[in-house]
Amino acid sequence: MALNYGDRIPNNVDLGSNRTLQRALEHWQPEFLKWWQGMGPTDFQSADVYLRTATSVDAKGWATYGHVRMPEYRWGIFLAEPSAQRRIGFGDDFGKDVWQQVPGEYRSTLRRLIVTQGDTEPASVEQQRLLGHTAPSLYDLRNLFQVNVEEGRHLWAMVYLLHGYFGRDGREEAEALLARHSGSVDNPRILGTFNEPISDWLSFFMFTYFTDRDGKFQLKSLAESSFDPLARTCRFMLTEEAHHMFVGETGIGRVVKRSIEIMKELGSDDPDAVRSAGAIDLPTMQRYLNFWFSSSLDLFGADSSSNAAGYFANGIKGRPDEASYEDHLATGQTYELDVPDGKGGVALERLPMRNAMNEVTRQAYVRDCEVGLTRWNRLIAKAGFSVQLTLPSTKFRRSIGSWAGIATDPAGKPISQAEADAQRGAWLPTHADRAFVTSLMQPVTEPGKMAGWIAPPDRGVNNQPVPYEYVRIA
Ligand code: BYC
Repeated sequence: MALNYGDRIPNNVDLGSNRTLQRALEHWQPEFLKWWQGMGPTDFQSADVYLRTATSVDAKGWATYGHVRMPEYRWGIFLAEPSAQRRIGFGDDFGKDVWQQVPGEYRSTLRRLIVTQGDTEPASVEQQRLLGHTAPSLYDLRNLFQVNVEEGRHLWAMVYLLHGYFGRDGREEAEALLARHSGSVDNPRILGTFNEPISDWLSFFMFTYFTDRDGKFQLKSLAESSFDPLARTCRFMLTEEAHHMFVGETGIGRVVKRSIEIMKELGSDDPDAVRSAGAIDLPTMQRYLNFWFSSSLDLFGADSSSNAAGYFANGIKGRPDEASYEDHLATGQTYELDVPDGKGGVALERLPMRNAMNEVTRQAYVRDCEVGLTRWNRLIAKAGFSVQLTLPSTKFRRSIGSWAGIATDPAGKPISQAEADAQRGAWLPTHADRAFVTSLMQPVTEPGKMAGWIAPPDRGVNNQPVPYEYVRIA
């Protein structure tokens, strides 16, 4: 069936007159819908969900709200408006014209980065596919589905680039994005975190706080790319990404708030007592936080990376907010890195700044993560309790980079593997923690009602009241 472009697929890439792109999408779009039905949210496909849809990139159109059935959500293709004056902002070709086409010599590198980015989007939808059955409220259920459809749109954004700029290889990669699956033994998703199950809402909020924030920093780095269509695509994705992190930050904040209420009622922060009262104790939250933060740190790649140096030198991937740096060449500068000394201690290694770009971005990410913790800790302190949530060291529980496989405590002090094994249950979620959190995951579907383990949000979506019927379950 012929597609009514523009109406069915809102876009600002002139899809209506681009036959090549139309042909590629005609083949891919039904495959995407099949994937959505098979691997997207289970059930709820006929529910009416109060969703935000981007119908254009201007202030009026990027956030249009209304009840929509998810399979009828209009996944569109949007790039931020072009800037005629845009020049390469970093690396060896600093100041030259940006590229409107992919330079032959960087074709496979750019394709690999776009595929890696694209792979995370459907992966996250797969990871979250069962959560609809245990949503703590209709408000949260709607936010989950909003995040899911937008991750679907971000997949479309990368597929547009593959179809539009990479010919046959790009079309094959676009198909492969629907064939790999989160957690699959034979054909898993590319990056580690995206193969971790997200089977409860505490994990969902941790994921949207910590892992979507990696998305923010990676998209910011790609938004600096000299390949202008990629830069503009990522810029527009960032507007949607902000909501995903909001879901994480307010989600964790509401769980903390509810736990503090219970702690105040009990006059105690005893974890068992908090659990008996039906809330999640702060030490359990800390263990979940340790897990998702450390896993997300790996997504920045190795701390010393010749790949990263190459991306920077060639103008392919920059630093987030590159304009805020004074020197965009980063030659002749060094970066000091803590590395294991091979004897159970820490040594200092000095490496060329360009090789440290993954670490520079990771450190900016860590500072951004601190913001939420400061806010949650303020709530806890105000209620008169001395417990604080903390970010573990970037050396803790790493699988990528110099600290991969090196046992440390959460403060980053190297320890023996035996000690790490003995402390595992104090630092990371145990089976018992997961079983307890899972036991709380009972669905609440009456408008305005919340599960007992989470406080209501301060406000509803798009000026609607909190008790609004955000999802009409068929
Ligand atoms: N797991 O030199 P290195 C998001 C691989 S999240 C497995 O350090 P590089 C979202 C690496 O691929 C943002 N493998 O690599 C969030 C390389 O493999 P090859 C996603 C890993 O290239 C929530 C090898 O190790 N976007 O949007 O400097 C919901 C050497 O490593 C991992 C991007 O990631 C890992 N954690 O940096 C929905 C942006 N880390 O090529 C969405 C695109 C590294 O030797 N990707 N490896 O076989 C990139 O920029 C880079 O690929 C990376 C790695 C930053 C990931």
